[in-house]
Amino acid sequence: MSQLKQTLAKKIAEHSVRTQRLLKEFGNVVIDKVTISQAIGGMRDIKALVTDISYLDPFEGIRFRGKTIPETFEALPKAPGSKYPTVEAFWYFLLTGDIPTKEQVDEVLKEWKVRQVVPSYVWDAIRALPRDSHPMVMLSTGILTMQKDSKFAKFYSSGNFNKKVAWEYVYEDAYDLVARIPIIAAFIYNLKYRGDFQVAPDPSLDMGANFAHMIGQCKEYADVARMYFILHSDHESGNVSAHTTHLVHSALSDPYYAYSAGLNGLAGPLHGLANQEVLDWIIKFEEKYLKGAEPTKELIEKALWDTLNSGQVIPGYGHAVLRKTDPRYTAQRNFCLETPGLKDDPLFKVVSMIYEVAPDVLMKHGKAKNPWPNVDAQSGVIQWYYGVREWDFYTVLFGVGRALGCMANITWDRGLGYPIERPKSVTTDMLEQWAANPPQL
Ligand code: HAX
Repeated sequence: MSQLKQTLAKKIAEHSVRTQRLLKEFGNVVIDKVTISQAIGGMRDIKALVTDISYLDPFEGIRFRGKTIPETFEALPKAPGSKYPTVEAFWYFLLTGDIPTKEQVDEVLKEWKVRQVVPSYVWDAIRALPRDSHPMVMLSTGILTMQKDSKFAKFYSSGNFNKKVAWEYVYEDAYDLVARIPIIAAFIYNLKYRGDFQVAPDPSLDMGANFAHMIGQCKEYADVARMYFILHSDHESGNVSAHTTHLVHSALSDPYYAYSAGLNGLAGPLHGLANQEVLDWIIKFEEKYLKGAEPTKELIEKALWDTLNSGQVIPGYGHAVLRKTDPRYTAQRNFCLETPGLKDDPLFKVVSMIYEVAPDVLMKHGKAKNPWPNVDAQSGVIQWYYGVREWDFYTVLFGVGRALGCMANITWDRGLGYPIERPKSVTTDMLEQWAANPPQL
């Protein structure tokens, strides 16, 4: 058994004791109350999910396994010649909460290569789709196609299903899925935008460098990929993609079913698709308002108001939990500022100018609870700079990263034996009765 799996087995066994004790001895302790506006309004802020993989503080932003983004980047072993960690090291960290040693990372790097081999029927399935399908449809289909070989599904139907070891089969699928998804994403990119010019993975490279290699990118892009996939990996459990994955898997649907569903949620414009919407907004702004002229704050302000007055949202701004600038935005902005060429890029200048103008506009507009930028406001400009300019692909990149968090989470869901998710609904009549006569809690 690999060191990663052994460590995970030990940690799951230790952690289960805590979960079981909470359930048995403190199951009736009330941690939250639910209001009518929460019940109607998308369950904001209701504390009813448990994960130890990441935690999102409204003002501080995300912590992965207790570490902020800079602390995470600092603590993990780096890719050769890079100041960024390998995605493989981060995978070990997300799963176990431990900073892996070099030896442990090397083992993951090796195992990853074995697991990243994508069955050829995935290519057939993706090729069979209309070529103008959205790349997220291709990614979701590619993932779903692998369901037929799910080790968890086989174990479930084997007649020997055993809840205590079920997590090991989820772990197997989850690990296969995270290793294969970048290869599938690169295939889709090459199929759609590079005339089906397919590039085989290079077994000497880590995941980020390999992704750069497969989509025909320069060596520097390896760091973009590493940073991007790590930043997008997890945002605690309540966001649409993570929650969908958790929900679907809670019915003991295997990781392929679960993550394909999660990707379909990620493809919504209020969630992961916002990164493509940001680029779309900027390009239309340049065409309609600039027509070759230099951007100004006045023109940006006008375009933002026009967007709001037409009933649309400002993509890349606002958040259901965050109440300050997303540190994932800041990490990417710092990357731009530290990268010669990128910090003077015209598109980066527009993105920075929007950052100066949009929060005030949103505050004056008076609706959004959070006028600050989220991760999606900044991510496209980096891709654009490096030549990944097909912005309908940006959510696929998000989906590759998000797989890490979703797969780590459902491995732990099974390890801790979380049950099928099934919240209770009520009727409008009932809400009206409670409104007239609030129940005593
Ligand atoms: N532009 C215009 N209006 C906005 C807004 C924005 N960026 N953000 C919120 N609002 C509006 C909402 O549409 C809502 O309007 P109504 O009362 O008319 O329905 C009102 O402000 C209150 O919304 P909220 O409570 O502040 O925000 P929600 O929790 O309802 O929604 C969203 C959070 C992220 C969906 C929202 O801020 C939004 O639509 N942002 C733009 C899209 C975007 O960037 N999405 C990506 C978010 C991060 C992410 O998941 N990445 O994947």
